[in-house]
Amino acid sequence: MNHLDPQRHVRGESQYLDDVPTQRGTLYAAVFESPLAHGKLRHLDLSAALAAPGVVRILTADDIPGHNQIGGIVPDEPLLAQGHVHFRGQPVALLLARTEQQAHAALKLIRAEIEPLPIITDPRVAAAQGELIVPPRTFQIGDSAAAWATCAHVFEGVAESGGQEHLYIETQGAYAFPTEMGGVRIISSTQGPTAVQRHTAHVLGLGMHQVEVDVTRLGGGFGGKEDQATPWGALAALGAFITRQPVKLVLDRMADLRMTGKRHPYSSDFRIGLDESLRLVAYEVTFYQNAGAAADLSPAVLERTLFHATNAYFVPNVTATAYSCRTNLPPNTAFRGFGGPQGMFVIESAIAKAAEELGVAACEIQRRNLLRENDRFPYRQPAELCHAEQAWDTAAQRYDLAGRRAEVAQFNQTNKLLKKGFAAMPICFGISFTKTPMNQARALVHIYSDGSVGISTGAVEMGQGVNTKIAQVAARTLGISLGRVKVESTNTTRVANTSPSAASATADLNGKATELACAALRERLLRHASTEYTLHYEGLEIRDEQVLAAGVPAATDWEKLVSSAFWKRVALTENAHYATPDLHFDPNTNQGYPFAYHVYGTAFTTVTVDCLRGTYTVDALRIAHDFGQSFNPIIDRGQIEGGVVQGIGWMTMEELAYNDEGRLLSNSLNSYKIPDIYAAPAVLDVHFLDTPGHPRAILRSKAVGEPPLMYGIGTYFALRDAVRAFQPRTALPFSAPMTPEKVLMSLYPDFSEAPAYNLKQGF
Ligand code: LUZ
Ligand code: MOS
Repeated sequence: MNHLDPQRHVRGESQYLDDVPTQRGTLYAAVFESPLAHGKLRHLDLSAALAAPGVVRILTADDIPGHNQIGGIVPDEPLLAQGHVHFRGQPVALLLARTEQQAHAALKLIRAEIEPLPIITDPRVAAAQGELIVPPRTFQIGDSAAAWATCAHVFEGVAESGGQEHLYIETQGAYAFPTEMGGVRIISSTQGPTAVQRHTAHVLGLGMHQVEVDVTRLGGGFGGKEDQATPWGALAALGAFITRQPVKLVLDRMADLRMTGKRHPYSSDFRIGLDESLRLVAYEVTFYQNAGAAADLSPAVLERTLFHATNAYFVPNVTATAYSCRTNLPPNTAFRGFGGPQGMFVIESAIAKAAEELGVAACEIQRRNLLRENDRFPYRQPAELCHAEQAWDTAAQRYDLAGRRAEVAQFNQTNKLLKKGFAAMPICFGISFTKTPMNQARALVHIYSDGSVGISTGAVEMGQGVNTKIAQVAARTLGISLGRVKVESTNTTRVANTSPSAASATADLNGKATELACAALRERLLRHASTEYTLHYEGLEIRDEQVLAAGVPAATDWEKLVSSAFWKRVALTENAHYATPDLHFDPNTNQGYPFAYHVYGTAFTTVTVDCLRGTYTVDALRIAHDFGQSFNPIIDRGQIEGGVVQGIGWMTMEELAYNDEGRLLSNSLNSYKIPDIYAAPAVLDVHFLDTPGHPRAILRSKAVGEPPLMYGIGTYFALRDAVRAFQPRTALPFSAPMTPEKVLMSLYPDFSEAPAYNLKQGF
């Protein structure tokens, strides 16, 4: 079974936002952004811009008819700046012109008078000044303070992980149309159509029923369009609502890079304690999350960092505290893994530190401490159907762990300027929105009288293949071919109150709703068949005289069944609701059962570092992954490949740079590097573990979107291993990304040690 979309994508037939045919009278919007990261907005001079050719209107906060507020978790984010600006790139005014070129030309004529205020870009500085988005959170189990005395070894340190640009190929944008009776219809490139609908209604002072949002597909999201597609949808809608003309707003790449939030950088302190047999006894960690200037999804991301603070390990005594720190950067947001990778990087750093100090291999500590059945996470949920050890042991056997390690050691003995490094990276990722009420979905299924089927759900297709999976679920449940099934656009008038397509849970939630709806239809058709006719359907024989008498041409038994049901006035539409059972979590005690299940796996990474240049290659990632019972191994493998490469990018080359004024220096693809095919591992083996899946996973096929990104973390530690093979004295901080520059400098702590090249003798 293939992914249904790629053939259309490569032929250029797939319709994205910018491919929607333009309606006559469309105005083009451009956003005037704050040129300062923090200040008092004294005056906005719009006169020159208003006089520029083609300019129709310029809208500011004063033009907003409803509430100037788009904050989700915390109401702290105006749609357009009012009184103050809090980050560079913050939307201040919306300029509407007859052409896109005119809009962008006129934008340069707007003058903002801003009284500068102090700028904070460092999360620890923000925390020291009490600049917190929400009160700190602590997850605790056992008694770590008392446990230190019982530890044979205790190590502590600092770990830093950088942000990450989503770099969806399709930039943010929306196209809004005024509708009858004062409403708006928005075509939006969003993972969260309901979020766009709800916030736009709030901004315009309308009911949600007056705002329709439609999404055909996205050219990538990765979390960047979970919350942050909303401002562009709401701004385009504001323009359309006020002018009563269609308004199109699409960010160009550099504006998107400047104005939108990214993965949260974290700065963390850790302390880890082990007993004589290398069992983890205690772990204390404090996370400082760089949230940017507004809450956005930061509190939820912070929480998931705490959920995944112990990765795939059992630790009996844990105290994990997290601060969400307000800085004058664009609000950081969801990004594949949603804070989980940041948490995992720190405990992997702690284990690496312990291993280096004790002179043992990190994988000895890792293997000894993997979760076992019914071990409790610090939030008290037990690890059920736990495959952490199975994943590791299968990988170890299949990929010859001992042999790989020996190979690396052997290579390093015989090579001076090339060094290999090795790291294992087990993962454990919880599947569900951590906010329990979000774990619900609906599906609307029509069987048309010719036997074809149309399905609407809340799932947004962003390249991950969810539409293919939903079509498969429907075809299987109804017992028909895929060719009869169409998955419709995601539209708030067909399926309401949707959760965003996020948290790896979209196929589970919307797939389960689709399964329920199709099962109800199947039940109804079977009942109809057994009472009215004998059919060749599910082993029954058809008597189709009455169908033929109804004058409906029917080629197959399915078509006969459907048309006969229609003529007998059987309902051929079903709407189903699914809510993940058994979930609960108390955010006051930080205890409960927040996840439907966990996904496990282990990756072995080998790298080679050129110790003259600091450059490196990722030789191989060999993975044993728990897919459950995959019903689309091609899509699932694709998610692993993409996730792994994205994780490698985060850990190695993607380096965001803001200066002290809060200006993004890595503001184009010249200065911000993302992995290409050369950065991908030369060998990428993916072994499908033989596990039963989970009944709360769709058709027992486990969620696959986010977990593989975290395999990329192994690349950081493999590089560290190679650097230490060359330079045991290196004072290498736990600081990602491990760029070639950082590798080079850590190879030569004292630059004069760089080897001189002798033409005759070599090195
Ligand atoms: N989004 C969200 C997410 O709102 N809640 C979550 O728990 C989550 N987890 C992963 C990715 N997006
Ligand atoms: Mo997400 S990080 O939008 O699942």
